[in-house]
Amino acid sequence: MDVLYYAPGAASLVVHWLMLELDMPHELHLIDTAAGAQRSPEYLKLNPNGVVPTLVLDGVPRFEAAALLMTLADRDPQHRFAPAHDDPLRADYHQWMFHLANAVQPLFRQWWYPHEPAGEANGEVVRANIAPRIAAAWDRLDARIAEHGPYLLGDRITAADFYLAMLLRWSRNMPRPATDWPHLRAFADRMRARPSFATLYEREGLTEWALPPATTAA
Ligand SMILES: N[C@@H](CCC(=O)N[C@@H](CS)C(=O)NCC(=O)O)C(=O)O
Repeated sequence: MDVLYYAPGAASLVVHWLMLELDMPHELHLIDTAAGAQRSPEYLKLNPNGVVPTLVLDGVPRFEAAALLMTLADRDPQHRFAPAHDDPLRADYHQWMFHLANAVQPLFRQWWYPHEPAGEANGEVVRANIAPRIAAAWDRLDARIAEHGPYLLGDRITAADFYLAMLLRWSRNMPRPATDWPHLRAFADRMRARPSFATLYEREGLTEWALPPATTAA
Protein backbone atom coordinates (compact mmCIF):
# COMPACT_ATOMS: atom_id res chain seq x y z
CA MET A 1 0.00 0.00 0.00
CA ASP A 2 1.30 3.48 -0.85
CA VAL A 3 1.96 5.64 2.22
CA LEU A 4 1.73 9.43 2.43
CA TYR A 5 3.73 11.10 5.18
CA TYR A 6 1.84 14.27 5.89
CA ALA A 7 1.13 17.12 8.27
CA PRO A 8 -2.37 18.63 8.31
CA GLY A 9 -2.66 21.54 5.86
CA ALA A 10 1.00 21.35 4.78
CA ALA A 11 2.33 20.81 1.23
CA SER A 12 1.25 17.20 1.62
CA LEU A 13 -2.38 18.38 1.48
CA VAL A 14 -2.46 18.60 -2.29
CA VAL A 15 -0.99 15.11 -2.73
CA HIS A 16 -3.56 13.72 -0.31
CA TRP A 17 -6.32 15.60 -2.14
CA LEU A 18 -5.34 14.24 -5.57
CA MET A 19 -5.10 10.69 -4.21
CA LEU A 20 -8.68 11.05 -2.94
CA GLU A 21 -9.78 12.36 -6.35
CA LEU A 22 -8.06 9.40 -8.02
CA ASP A 23 -9.67 6.91 -5.61
CA MET A 24 -6.17 5.68 -4.91
CA PRO A 25 -5.84 3.33 -1.93
CA HIS A 26 -3.27 4.70 0.51
CA GLU A 27 -2.27 4.94 4.14
CA LEU A 28 -1.57 8.17 5.97
CA HIS A 29 1.34 8.58 8.33
CA LEU A 30 1.21 11.73 10.45
CA ILE A 31 4.46 13.66 10.86
CA ASP A 32 4.33 16.01 13.83
CA THR A 33 6.26 18.91 12.31
CA ALA A 34 5.74 21.08 15.41
CA ALA A 35 7.65 18.45 17.40
CA GLY A 36 10.37 18.16 14.73
CA ALA A 37 9.47 14.62 13.56
CA GLN A 38 10.48 15.63 10.01
CA ARG A 39 14.08 15.76 11.23
CA SER A 40 14.11 12.34 12.92
CA PRO A 41 16.74 9.92 11.57
CA GLU A 42 13.99 7.51 10.45
CA TYR A 43 12.19 10.18 8.44
CA LEU A 44 15.38 11.63 6.96
CA LYS A 45 16.08 8.20 5.46
CA LEU A 46 12.85 8.61 3.47
CA ASN A 47 13.23 12.30 2.71
CA PRO A 48 16.66 13.82 3.39
CA ASN A 49 15.17 17.32 2.96
CA GLY A 50 13.33 17.01 6.29
CA VAL A 51 10.00 18.28 4.95
CA VAL A 52 6.59 16.87 4.13
CA PRO A 53 5.29 15.41 1.90
CA THR A 54 6.95 12.10 1.28
CA LEU A 55 5.01 9.53 -0.68
CA VAL A 56 6.16 5.93 -0.62
CA LEU A 57 4.92 4.91 -4.04
CA ASP A 58 5.30 1.30 -5.15
CA GLY A 59 7.76 0.90 -2.28
CA VAL A 60 9.96 3.87 -3.27
CA PRO A 61 10.01 7.05 -1.13
CA ARG A 62 9.52 10.14 -3.25
CA PHE A 63 9.35 13.86 -2.44
CA GLU A 64 8.41 17.30 -3.88
CA ALA A 65 4.68 17.96 -3.93
CA ALA A 66 4.56 19.19 -7.54
CA ALA A 67 6.51 16.20 -8.86
CA LEU A 68 4.28 13.86 -6.90
CA LEU A 69 1.15 15.46 -8.36
CA MET A 70 2.47 15.17 -11.90
CA THR A 71 3.48 11.55 -11.37
CA LEU A 72 0.10 10.60 -9.91
CA ALA A 73 -1.85 12.43 -12.62
CA ASP A 74 0.18 10.79 -15.41
CA ARG A 75 -0.20 7.32 -13.90
CA ASP A 76 -3.97 7.53 -14.15
CA PRO A 77 -4.87 9.07 -17.54
CA GLN A 78 -8.53 8.08 -17.16
CA HIS A 79 -9.11 10.84 -14.64
CA ARG A 80 -7.64 13.37 -17.10
CA PHE A 81 -5.90 15.51 -14.48
CA ALA A 82 -2.92 15.97 -16.84
CA PRO A 83 -3.07 16.70 -20.58
CA ALA A 84 -1.52 13.85 -22.58
CA HIS A 85 2.00 14.21 -24.01
CA ASP A 86 0.65 14.97 -27.50
CA ASP A 87 -2.00 17.42 -26.27
CA PRO A 88 -1.14 21.07 -27.07
CA LEU A 89 -2.29 21.96 -23.53
CA ARG A 90 0.58 19.89 -22.10
CA ALA A 91 2.96 22.88 -22.37
CA ASP A 92 0.49 25.16 -20.56
CA TYR A 93 0.12 22.54 -17.86
CA HIS A 94 3.90 22.36 -17.38
CA GLN A 95 4.10 26.13 -17.31
CA TRP A 96 1.53 26.53 -14.55
CA MET A 97 2.76 23.62 -12.47
CA PHE A 98 6.30 24.95 -12.53
CA HIS A 99 5.18 28.52 -11.97
CA LEU A 100 3.25 27.52 -8.86
CA ALA A 101 6.08 25.31 -7.59
CA ASN A 102 9.02 27.57 -8.44
CA ALA A 103 7.66 31.10 -8.27
CA VAL A 104 4.71 31.08 -5.85
CA GLN A 105 5.22 28.31 -3.29
CA PRO A 106 8.74 29.51 -2.30
CA LEU A 107 7.24 32.88 -1.32
CA PHE A 108 5.20 31.06 1.31
CA ARG A 109 8.29 29.26 2.57
CA GLN A 110 9.85 32.71 3.15
CA TRP A 111 6.65 34.00 4.77
CA TRP A 112 6.54 31.14 7.29
CA TYR A 113 10.27 30.66 7.79
CA PRO A 114 11.59 34.24 7.37
CA HIS A 115 14.69 33.43 9.42
CA GLU A 116 15.91 31.08 6.69
CA PRO A 117 16.85 33.77 4.15
CA ALA A 118 17.65 36.58 6.58
CA GLY A 119 18.35 35.32 10.11
CA GLU A 120 16.27 35.46 13.28
CA ALA A 121 16.56 39.24 13.69
CA ASN A 122 15.15 40.12 10.27
CA GLY A 123 11.91 38.15 10.06
CA GLU A 124 9.66 41.19 9.96
CA VAL A 125 11.69 42.76 7.13
CA VAL A 126 11.39 39.57 5.09
CA ARG A 127 7.64 39.40 5.68
CA ALA A 128 7.18 43.08 4.77
CA ASN A 129 8.87 42.37 1.44
CA ILE A 130 7.20 39.04 0.74
CA ALA A 131 3.56 40.09 1.32
CA PRO A 132 3.48 42.40 -1.75
CA ARG A 133 5.17 39.72 -3.86
CA ILE A 134 2.46 37.23 -2.90
CA ALA A 135 -0.17 39.88 -3.70
CA ALA A 136 1.46 40.42 -7.10
CA ALA A 137 1.25 36.66 -7.74
CA TRP A 138 -2.49 36.81 -6.95
CA ASP A 139 -2.86 39.76 -9.38
CA ARG A 140 -1.41 37.64 -12.18
CA LEU A 141 -3.30 34.46 -11.30
CA ASP A 142 -6.57 36.36 -10.90
CA ALA A 143 -6.06 37.82 -14.39
CA ARG A 144 -5.34 34.35 -15.78
CA ILE A 145 -8.56 32.90 -14.33
CA ALA A 146 -10.53 35.96 -15.48
CA GLU A 147 -9.29 35.55 -19.07
CA HIS A 148 -8.96 31.79 -19.41
CA GLY A 149 -11.02 30.32 -16.54
CA PRO A 150 -12.84 28.78 -14.89
CA TYR A 151 -9.63 26.73 -14.36
CA LEU A 152 -6.00 27.51 -15.13
CA LEU A 153 -6.23 25.70 -18.48
CA GLY A 154 -9.78 26.77 -19.26
CA ASP A 155 -12.73 24.40 -18.98
CA ARG A 156 -10.59 21.47 -17.98
CA ILE A 157 -9.51 20.90 -14.38
CA THR A 158 -5.95 19.60 -13.96
CA ALA A 159 -3.58 18.78 -11.11
CA ALA A 160 -2.37 22.40 -11.32
CA ASP A 161 -5.75 23.62 -10.07
CA PHE A 162 -5.50 21.54 -6.91
CA TYR A 163 -2.05 22.97 -6.37
CA LEU A 164 -3.29 26.53 -6.85
CA ALA A 165 -6.17 25.92 -4.42
CA MET A 166 -3.71 24.77 -1.75
CA LEU A 167 -1.60 27.91 -2.20
CA LEU A 168 -4.70 30.14 -2.05
CA ARG A 169 -5.64 28.39 1.19
CA TRP A 170 -2.25 29.12 2.68
CA SER A 171 -2.91 32.86 2.38
CA ARG A 172 -6.10 32.69 4.46
CA ASN A 173 -4.63 34.44 7.52
CA MET A 174 -2.37 36.84 5.65
CA PRO A 175 -3.06 40.58 5.66
CA ARG A 176 -4.66 40.14 2.20
CA PRO A 177 -5.96 36.62 1.63
CA ALA A 178 -6.20 35.45 -1.97
CA THR A 179 -9.99 35.34 -1.68
CA ASP A 180 -9.93 39.17 -1.79
CA TRP A 181 -9.36 38.76 -5.55
CA PRO A 182 -12.76 38.10 -7.16
CA HIS A 183 -11.78 35.50 -9.74
CA LEU A 184 -9.57 33.68 -7.30
CA ARG A 185 -12.45 33.72 -4.83
CA ALA A 186 -14.77 32.13 -7.40
CA PHE A 187 -12.07 29.59 -8.27
CA ALA A 188 -11.49 28.77 -4.58
CA ASP A 189 -15.21 28.28 -4.06
CA ARG A 190 -15.39 25.86 -7.01
CA MET A 191 -12.49 23.84 -5.65
CA ARG A 192 -13.79 23.88 -2.06
CA ALA A 193 -17.19 22.64 -3.24
CA ARG A 194 -15.70 19.35 -4.51
CA PRO A 195 -16.81 16.38 -2.39
CA SER A 196 -13.16 15.27 -2.10
CA PHE A 197 -12.39 18.54 -0.27
CA ALA A 198 -14.79 17.63 2.54
CA THR A 199 -13.21 14.17 2.81
CA LEU A 200 -9.74 15.73 2.84
CA TYR A 201 -10.74 18.12 5.64
CA GLU A 202 -12.26 15.34 7.67
CA ARG A 203 -9.19 13.11 7.31
CA GLU A 204 -6.71 15.89 8.11
CA GLY A 205 -8.88 17.32 10.90
CA LEU A 206 -9.08 20.76 9.26
CA THR A 207 -11.85 23.32 9.59
CA GLU A 208 -10.47 26.75 8.60
CA TRP A 209 -11.17 27.90 5.03
CA ALA A 210 -14.05 25.45 4.53
CA LEU A 211 -16.99 26.84 2.59
CA PRO A 212 -19.76 27.97 4.95
CA PRO A 213 -22.67 25.50 4.95
CA ALA A 214 -25.18 26.38 2.22
CA THR A 215 -27.93 28.56 3.62
CA THR A 216 -31.38 27.24 2.84
CA ALA A 217 -34.35 29.47 2.26
CA ALA A 218 -36.81 29.47 5.16
N1 LIG B 1 9.36 21.96 -2.04
C1 LIG B 1 8.81 21.10 -1.01
C2 LIG B 1 8.52 21.99 0.20
C3 LIG B 1 7.97 21.20 1.35
C4 LIG B 1 7.84 22.04 2.61
O1 LIG B 1 8.42 23.14 2.73
N2 LIG B 1 7.07 21.50 3.57
C5 LIG B 1 6.89 22.20 4.83
C6 LIG B 1 5.41 22.21 5.22
S1 LIG B 1 4.42 23.06 4.03
C7 LIG B 1 7.62 21.46 5.94
O2 LIG B 1 7.71 20.25 5.93
N3 LIG B 1 8.09 22.22 6.92
C8 LIG B 1 8.77 21.68 8.07
C9 LIG B 1 10.19 22.15 8.12
O3 LIG B 1 10.70 22.78 7.19
O4 LIG B 1 10.82 21.88 9.16
C10 LIG B 1 7.53 20.44 -1.54
O5 LIG B 1 6.76 21.10 -2.24
O6 LIG B 1 7.31 19.24 -1.27
